[in-house]
Amino acid sequence: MEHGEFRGPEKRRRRRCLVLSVALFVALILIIIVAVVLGLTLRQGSNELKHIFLDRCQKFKDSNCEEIWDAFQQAYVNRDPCQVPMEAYDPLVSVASFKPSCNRMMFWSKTKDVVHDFTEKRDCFVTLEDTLLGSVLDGLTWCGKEGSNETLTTGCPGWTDCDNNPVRSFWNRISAAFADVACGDVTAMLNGSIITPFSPTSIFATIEVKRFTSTRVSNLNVVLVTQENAVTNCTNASLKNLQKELDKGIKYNCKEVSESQLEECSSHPEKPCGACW
Ligand code: N1C
Repeated sequence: MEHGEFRGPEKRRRRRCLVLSVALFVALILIIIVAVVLGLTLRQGSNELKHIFLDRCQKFKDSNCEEIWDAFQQAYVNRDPCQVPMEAYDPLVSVASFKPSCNRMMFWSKTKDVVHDFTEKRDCFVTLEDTLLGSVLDGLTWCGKEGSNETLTTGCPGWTDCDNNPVRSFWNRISAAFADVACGDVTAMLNGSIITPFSPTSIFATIEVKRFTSTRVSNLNVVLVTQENAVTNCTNASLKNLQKELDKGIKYNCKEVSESQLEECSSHPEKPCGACW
């Protein structure tokens, strides 16, 4: 009887102990699973970026995409993501240099969608996004962190968080390289629906226009894209600043072209290039 009284609570204690151990074990397994899944998804971020990069790169024949990827990565890995200056991409620009397409180069500011709608339908102009370096990272975000060789695609500083962020410095550097090879007649599509189509903080104003040199570039043709209620025309004050900024010897010309005129022209690809304005 005494024995029985002792065995009851002991049994219960042992059972409670067993349940607790099983619960702890299950919790541990769950934590491991969550950690592995999280690790894989985070790693997926960099793999995903590399995958898109190489996939887009391989569309350009005879390109050493792995070498270009390595040069790209070394610009920002193991660095504070707010301390990546545009010069960090110099080695990248050296391994994937730009070939000039004289008279066909198209620059733009605040007109990204209109420009690409147009250039996709008409094989007349070459934008930066049509080149290898411009296309492989268009629309993507990336950064690194100190003490790691990883590429992150989340938690990276935004465009305005700090000046020397990997994405902004990339566009600055490759826009500079693209403008450096500009030659002949150069076209720029600017936005006629805003008050300052030549925005002093844009890449077009701060980098590209400053790099056009009269030894290579003969004309800058501005296409000011307007909508029904145009707020701006070619007499706009910011466009006066653009003319002042231009290297002496480069001729300047501006035309107001409505968006519907551009659309109409894209639907007639048989018309000669340049006949749209
Ligand atoms: O600052 P922006 O325009 O004047 O830059 C546009 C100018 C173009 O002429 C291009 O050659 O600079 C080049 N360029 C790109 O090609 C490009 N593709 C994608 C600059 N920026 C580019 N992006 C993204 O668009 C970039 O991440 C940044 O956020 C915008 C800049 O666009 P904007 O202010 O309209």
